[in-house]
Amino acid sequence: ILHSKISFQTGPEHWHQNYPMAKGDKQSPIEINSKDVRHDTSLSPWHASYDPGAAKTILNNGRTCRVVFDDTFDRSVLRGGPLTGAYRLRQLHLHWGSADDHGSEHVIDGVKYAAELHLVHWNPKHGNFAGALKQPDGVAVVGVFLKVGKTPKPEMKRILEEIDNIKTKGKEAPFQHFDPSILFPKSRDYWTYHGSFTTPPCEECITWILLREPIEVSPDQMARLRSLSKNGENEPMCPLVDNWRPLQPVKGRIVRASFK
Ligand code: BO1
Ligand code: ZN
Repeated sequence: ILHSKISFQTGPEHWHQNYPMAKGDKQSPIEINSKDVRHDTSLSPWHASYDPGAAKTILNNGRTCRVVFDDTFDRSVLRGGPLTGAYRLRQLHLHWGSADDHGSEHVIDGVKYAAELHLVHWNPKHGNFAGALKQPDGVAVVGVFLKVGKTPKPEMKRILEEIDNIKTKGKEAPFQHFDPSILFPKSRDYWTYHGSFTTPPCEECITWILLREPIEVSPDQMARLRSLSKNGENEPMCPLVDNWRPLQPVKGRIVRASFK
């Protein structure tokens, strides 16, 4: 019994056995410590120019809830900030916890947020997403922290309303006419550093752009996120919660801030 348990362990601490990059020098997420951050006056503002018509579907893949966008041409793009050129929006997804005091992947001065939204973009100069993953400047992810509060963002409604239609693993529903820039907080202030995907194979190809100001969601909205399941439709119930990777070593990387 013990043996079968060990041989099926697949948690984040075991990823490196199949994906050696998971022990690389530029892994994500990391903790951001204000005292170690370098304010960089040369960092320009970032701009998202998203086409609502690029939104396609929403799905539960058993690990997260993801919205997929058409990325066959420069339709929805992210520019500026630490980036050179335009990066195409491919998908957004979330990481969350089983309770409000944890769930985000990045941690800010010891603070874990209830959830973290990731908007994943790739650099079209590398041809396709698969090609971009192999390049240090291949991918840019904007991270938005979610906290439970009294002034919830009504904009999160669209995604959370759809959750009842994708309860179990493998479920997918149409998700059209959606501009994800409505989810951004007021402030454009950000931290940036070079890191990796937070799921295997953990390629080190990501310019992370983490927004300083969190957005607020209601307790009811968080409950909806936690009502998703890891299991397929006719399988035993397994709640989809705590889909965040633990903190990784910073290994001398410098986090830059666009603000003081
Ligand atoms: S994240 O933003 O670092 N949490 C992240 C994690 C995984 C993906 C995107 C963003 N996507 C996955 C795709 C796979 C692909 C893999 C590459 O990235 O779903 O199809 O092979 O590591
Ligand atoms: Zn993510």
